Amino acid sequence: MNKLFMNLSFKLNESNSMMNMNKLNDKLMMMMIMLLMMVTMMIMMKNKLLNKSTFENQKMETMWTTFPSLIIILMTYLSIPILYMNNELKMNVMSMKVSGNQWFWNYNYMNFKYSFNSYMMLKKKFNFNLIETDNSVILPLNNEVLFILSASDVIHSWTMPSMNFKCDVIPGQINTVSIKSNKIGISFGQCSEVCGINHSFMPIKVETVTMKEFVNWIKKF
Ligand SMILES: [Cu+2]
Repeated sequence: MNKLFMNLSFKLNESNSMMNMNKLNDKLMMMMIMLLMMVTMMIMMKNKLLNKSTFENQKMETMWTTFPSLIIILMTYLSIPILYMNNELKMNVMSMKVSGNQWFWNYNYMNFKYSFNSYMMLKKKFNFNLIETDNSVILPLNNEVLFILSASDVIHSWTMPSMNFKCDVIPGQINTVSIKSNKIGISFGQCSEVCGINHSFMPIKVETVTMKEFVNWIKKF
């Protein structure tokens, strides 16, 4: 697809939640384009001043009340299930504690008693500039993981745009989000709450691997 149009749209989805959001966006955009075309056509039509001296038009008023409300009901029907689907914690295979620090992330795979820090990696030979980390989060493909987020100093925000994930990381408070990654590969995100001088140097890198590879990786620790 043309690069221009890629910039106008969302990122490619890398989680089920983002896939639903993209689908919803497509449907709503289609509806809006059709409405725009319809309204433009109505404006372009010649006004023959048929109702110039009438004070009410019951039929027309009923139409312009019911038609928009039907559209709104359709939009609600499409969006409400997705809203609640994102908040549900259903079948988590494991939980992971994410801790925001000035200025790095700490990840704790609680079920496996394994934790590590994740710092930004400086530019060497072939790194993505300012978003590459030394240790990255590894997630199993197509398995729900419960993220438990908290901070140890100031408010940070753990963000993964391609997974429809943005959660503030607040000291003294625990937030939970569950995520189901559905594409093998690497995704990048950044801290999204201004947290101090090195706010822009605490990126997030997530690698999605198959369950078998994940088990082989976690076995080592
Ligand atoms: Cu931060």
